[in-house]
Amino acid sequence: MYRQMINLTKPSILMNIEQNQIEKHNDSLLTSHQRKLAFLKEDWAHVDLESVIQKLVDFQIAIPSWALGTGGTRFGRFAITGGEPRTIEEKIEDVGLLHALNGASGAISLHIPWDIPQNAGELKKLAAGYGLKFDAMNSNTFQDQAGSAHSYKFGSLQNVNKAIRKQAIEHNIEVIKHGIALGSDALTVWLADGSCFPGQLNFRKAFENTLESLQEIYAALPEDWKIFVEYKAFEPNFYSTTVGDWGQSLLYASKLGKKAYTLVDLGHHLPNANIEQIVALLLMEGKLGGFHFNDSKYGDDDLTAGSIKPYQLFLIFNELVEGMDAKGMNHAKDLGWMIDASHNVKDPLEDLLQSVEAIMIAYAQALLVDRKALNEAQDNNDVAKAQEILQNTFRSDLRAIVAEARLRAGAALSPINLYRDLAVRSNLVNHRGNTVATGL
Ligand code: RM4
Ligand code: MN
Ligand code: MN
Repeated sequence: MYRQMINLTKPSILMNIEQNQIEKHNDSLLTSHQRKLAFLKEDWAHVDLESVIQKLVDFQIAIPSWALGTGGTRFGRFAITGGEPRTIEEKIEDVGLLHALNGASGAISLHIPWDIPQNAGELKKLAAGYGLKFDAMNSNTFQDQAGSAHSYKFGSLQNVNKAIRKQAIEHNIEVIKHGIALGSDALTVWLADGSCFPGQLNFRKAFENTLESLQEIYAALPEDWKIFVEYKAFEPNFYSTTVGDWGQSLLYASKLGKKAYTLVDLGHHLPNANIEQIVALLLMEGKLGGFHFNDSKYGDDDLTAGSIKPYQLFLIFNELVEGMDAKGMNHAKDLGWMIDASHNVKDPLEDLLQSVEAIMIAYAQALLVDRKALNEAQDNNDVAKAQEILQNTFRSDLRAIVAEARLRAGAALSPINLYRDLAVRSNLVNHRGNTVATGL
């Protein structure tokens, strides 16, 4: 993928990572990497490690265009890094840098209207130059846009006012059109719709309005597109949310039809929800469409994937792998994989590298679970054995396998160290200045 990048005509490139820089870095780490890998190969001699490595090479996680700048909270935003991308072109460049480093970030997900593509053809070329595709498109009816006729203060697709619903529907159809031009094939709809106080909303009417609006959007989807209905328990509404949990999302998706699916964002549940069980059942119903990875301690914290609850991330992947295999699904292609995080104290690019690494490790662990033995333990009600089996892989250090997949993809053995050694951020600051990205 990377090789392709240097042969293509240069975009308005600010900063590039050359193949020889990656090779030099890999050479310096090769002996120690090979020692660790040989050890793992011996340990896992009874499994087909080659096919595990190939699955890791194939697995790509889309980067959201809104995660490339420093995040903030409602109390403020500290632009600590500078060099943030100002345009879609620069956002593509940033994702291109990530992909060159880790070989696993081969797609970008755009949020409209934070990123309105002016010239889709040129953008497609630019992205292809970095080996990137356009992942699911995201609509935004949770903020009022300059110049729009109506406000979403009391909701968008659920609104009691038909003209407001219509404006929100048309926006979503606009987003689909942008996506078609870019070669995307999915629309993610996350609604902030809901209510803040008891009595504010008639729940049934809000659901019916939302469903009717979604049906109009669904009708505008091309044949080969999917629509992902994302749910979230609360925030910005604090009494009710109109797509508040997986049950409600599944209800909409089932009523809409075969192109509609539920999207699970890890941060969108009430505390202690059993997300792995939700995932298993959605897969069983053929209604799991996509994923937004992040981690959280309290709510929709949008922290780095795997930074708080790595065991939960592994258990989720364990169900994903089990459920996808049961249905003969292609791990890399049949679900939409994306990070949805933001960060106010880290360099966003370093944070994204850490998230991708955590996801790959959890995926590798899930691939190595001894499924046959686990089934047997379950059938025998051998609870202790089942736990032993899961924790055996979770507690194995599989980082060398993930690194080997990166090596084979032409990427770096240690992406974050190479990012620092090449002083990527200060180069970006030099080129772009003390810029701040668009987004939340
Ligand atoms: C929401 C949700 C959506 C994301 C916005 C920015 O909480 O996670 O997926 O597009 O935030
Ligand atoms: Mn999300
Ligand atoms: Mn969220």
